[in-house]
Amino acid sequence: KKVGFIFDLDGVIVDTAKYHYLAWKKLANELGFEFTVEQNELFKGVSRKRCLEILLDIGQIKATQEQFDTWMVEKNLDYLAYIENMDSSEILPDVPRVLDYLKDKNIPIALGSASKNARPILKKVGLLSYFDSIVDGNQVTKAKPDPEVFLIAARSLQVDPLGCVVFEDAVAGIEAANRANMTSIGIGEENVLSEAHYNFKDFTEMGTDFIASLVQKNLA
Ligand code: G16
Ligand code: MG
Repeated sequence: KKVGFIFDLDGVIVDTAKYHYLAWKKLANELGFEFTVEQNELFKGVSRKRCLEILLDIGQIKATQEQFDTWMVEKNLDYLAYIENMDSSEILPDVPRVLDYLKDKNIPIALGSASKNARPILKKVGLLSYFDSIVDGNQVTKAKPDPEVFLIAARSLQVDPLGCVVFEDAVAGIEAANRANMTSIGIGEENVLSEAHYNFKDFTEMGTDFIASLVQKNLA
């Protein structure tokens, strides 16, 4: 197989970035400081552990190992409460159209996410069956911008990295895709994701002809 598509989860398939933000903001506020939407940009695609390190830097808080572990658990419990009632209505616009197109053409699809909660989220929104392979925070040791997550995803699809197309909403994720020698597609603000090979505000802006051209190009 020469071509494969890899989807990030948070911010590409579903808008869980807002729930991550709310959970981190709650922790910051409890620790006595503010955490802004702008600062949250740095958290996208970044592992939970790394996020907490950055958060504590922002708040200039020195934590013991025990406190650190407690706050990791607390943040995740709050996040899990937010995502508990997620359903298919939270799938971002036109994601199913793109997935259906690829499935119809028998093109392998993988998830490449930093999240340890990826599988239950896909299940809740009813998209699990589209994915030939799921690579998430449970398999990956080096967080984005390291290319590891996407390289593992390519291998699991048995597709050469050069033939892989990655959809990403995070700066760290675009860098990871580029370092993996894949075609990177930024989903979101073009000025934020300026390193991406192609940019779209969301999937509604992405025509089927464009996806077909990516398939053709990567088969060549
Ligand atoms: C996501 C989010 C990050 C989050 C990370 C870990 O990555 O973008 O903000 O910190 O997963 O998530 P969890 O705490 O659920 O393990 P991605 O790669 O899906 O965008
Ligand atoms: Mg993301």
